[in-house]
Amino acid sequence: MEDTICAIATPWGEGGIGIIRVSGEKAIDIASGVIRLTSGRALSEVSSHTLHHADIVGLLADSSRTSEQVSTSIDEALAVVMRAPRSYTAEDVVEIHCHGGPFVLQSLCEALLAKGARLAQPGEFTKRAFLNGKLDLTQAEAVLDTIRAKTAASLRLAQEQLRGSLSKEVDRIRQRLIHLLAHVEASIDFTEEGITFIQEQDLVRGVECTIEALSRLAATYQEGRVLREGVTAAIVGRPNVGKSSLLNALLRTDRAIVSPIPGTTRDVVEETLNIRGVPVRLLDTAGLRDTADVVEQEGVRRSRAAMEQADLLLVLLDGSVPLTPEERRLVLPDREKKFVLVINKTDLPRELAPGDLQDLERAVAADATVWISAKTRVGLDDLRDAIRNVTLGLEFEPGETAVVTALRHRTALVKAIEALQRSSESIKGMLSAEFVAVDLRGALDALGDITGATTTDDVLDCVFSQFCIGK
Ligand SMILES: Nc1nc2c(ncn2[C@@H]2O[C@H](COP(=O)(O)OP(=O)(O)OP(=O)(O)O)[C@@H](O)[C@H]2O)c(=O)[nH]1
Ligand SMILES: [Mg+2]
Repeated sequence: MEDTICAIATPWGEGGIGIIRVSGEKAIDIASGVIRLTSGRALSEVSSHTLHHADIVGLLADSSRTSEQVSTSIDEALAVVMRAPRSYTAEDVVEIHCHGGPFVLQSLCEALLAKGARLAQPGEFTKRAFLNGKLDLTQAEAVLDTIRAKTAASLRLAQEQLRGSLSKEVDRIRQRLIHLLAHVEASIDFTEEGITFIQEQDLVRGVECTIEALSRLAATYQEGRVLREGVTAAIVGRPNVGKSSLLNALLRTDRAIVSPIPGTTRDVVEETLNIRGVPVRLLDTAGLRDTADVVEQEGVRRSRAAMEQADLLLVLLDGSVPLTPEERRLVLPDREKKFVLVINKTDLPRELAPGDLQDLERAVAADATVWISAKTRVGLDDLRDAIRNVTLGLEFEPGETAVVTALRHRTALVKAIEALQRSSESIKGMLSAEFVAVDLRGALDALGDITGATTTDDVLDCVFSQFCIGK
């Protein structure tokens, strides 16, 4: 925290503008060593949050003069000073906007290092913001979620969390627990006197209400995870039912090869798309069948692997032919996965027997059945609705309540719930107040982990190491 850190904040590669960030006690000092304001003023004198035209001066290794380094102008730039505590990190921050070339940015970065800055670690700017009390841990994580958001719904969730929706909910519950714990601890202090500070049934009710509130919050992870991380959906089925045609229709491009020859697709073809706000990683797979062709065998093996990793299976059938015996044992029911049965080729006369379809629906416990034509694109909206409803649930509307999007948060909630269940049993079992207090404290610590109120270094390292350098 004592060091002044710097890093390139924009992505690697060529761009119109590249930004370098410097943060720490000596930020203005160090930056002054490499930039000269065109106005002739000193960087330390300019008002906070104002932009100034400048020249970047530094040492460039000049190959024509062997290893000799010359002080030259590296680039033109705009510089802004943001004085503590009104900055992202709550420290003095200087941002230098120059041209977005890798060599320019690298040279500027090296010039800053030469003047005494240290290269920032991944997430270190945000970690400082957290340690300086600008953000709590859920908000720091929401910064990363904002950067990674792929759909409007996931961005909205990230922004809600950045504004503190989750921390507020967790804090509200924590306050309730602190209140209960205070009463329990008071009775420990006054056991000799035989004074009770809280009626047993009030304590039980308090603990149970808290368990309920935490369980409700933990349950939102189902949807939260889907919106934050997205789902993997594999299109599977017999050869020639139109899997690749469906992928192309959903993407509105000619991504995968389509042909009337069964066994066309061999490799898994993967694309990511936004389906009704859900980020979906869509996999087109080789048709499943027993085959003597070794290349196709490998394709089928890959299809099986894709099915394993998918959260959602779009089981595609050809509605213009009867169900084959092979198709009946194509996919195994799996309670971890969602199944949507998709009957394709509805533009052709229907030959698929309704009884056979019902058997299959029952066998895989299908979550939905949709009729489409990949060729005429009829029914694709129904399929998009089905994918959204099966993965998110019909009633889910992001933004109405706090939503848990990270496994870290859910794990902490479950830990808190378990501790509360133990304390509830201790109360009912008439164990002494110490036992009750230990588990109430355990629950409080678990909740403190979420917002960072009582977090260990391990948790912090784990959270901030996921960030990129410069954030
Ligand atoms: N009439 C009609 N034909 C379709 C439809 N969808 C696909 N087809 C045709 O069915 C044939 C097979 O389509 P593909 O998309 O290659 O089938 P696939 O399931 O990917 O086949 P494999 O890769 O071999 O497993 C092609 O001739 C498509 O034009 C549809 O909705 N209606
Ligand atoms: Mg195919």
